[in-house]
Amino acid sequence: MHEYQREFIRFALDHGVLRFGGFTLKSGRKSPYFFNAGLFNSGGTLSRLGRFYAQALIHSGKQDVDVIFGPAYKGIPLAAVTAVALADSFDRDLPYCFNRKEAKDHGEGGTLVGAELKGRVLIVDDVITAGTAVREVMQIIQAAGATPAAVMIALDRQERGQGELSAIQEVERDFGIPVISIVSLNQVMDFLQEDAELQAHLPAVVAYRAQYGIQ
Ligand code: OMP
Repeated sequence: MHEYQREFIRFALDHGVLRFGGFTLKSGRKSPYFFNAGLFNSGGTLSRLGRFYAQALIHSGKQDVDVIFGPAYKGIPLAAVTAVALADSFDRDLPYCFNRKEAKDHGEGGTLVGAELKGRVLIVDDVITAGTAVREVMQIIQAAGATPAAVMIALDRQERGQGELSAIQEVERDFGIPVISIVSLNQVMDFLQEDAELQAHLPAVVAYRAQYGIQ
């Protein structure tokens, strides 16, 4: 685990973004942990979050993209802060856009806002569990005639998608693009293991992974 990843997990814990307990997921799975990126809810935390996304992207070496896309709703500020951090910290000024969930029939109209959605697209979102949300985003990009180039998320929950592969492996296979995460569940588990106070959460996470995780 890289130092920025350890810092990111600590950051998420400190702001209640990463929590332990009982949660029902979008997929219906009952999870002992949840990552709520919406709790990065101040200027300072968003600024720091953007730097983590930007750092993970640069570290992956997959920054050869033409535009950053934030899927409504939660992806919108995430894509925005990533774009800001790439410009401020890495001297990379990329166009950015997002979608509306409801089409607008006046003013500029349509469902896309911001820069033109064209060329190689970096999708920035929060979490992938079963992969449903990210597949909807692929349809928007393909409908615009653009090309998905990579997906960036904060947490890879490393759960099975429709088959035996992880949801992320399925996305990588089906769309031929990399999925970059700031951290994965494995790293969260390593972090729990190393922390005397947090270790108590580990057994529930291990049991959950045995049920829904990849081999
Ligand atoms: P999938 O569509 O199953 O991949 O679920 C991804 C979406 O679930 C994310 O975009 C979130 O809206 C939500 N989610 C979280 O935000 N954090 C989690 O830890 C788990 C989920 C989830 O419901 O699976």
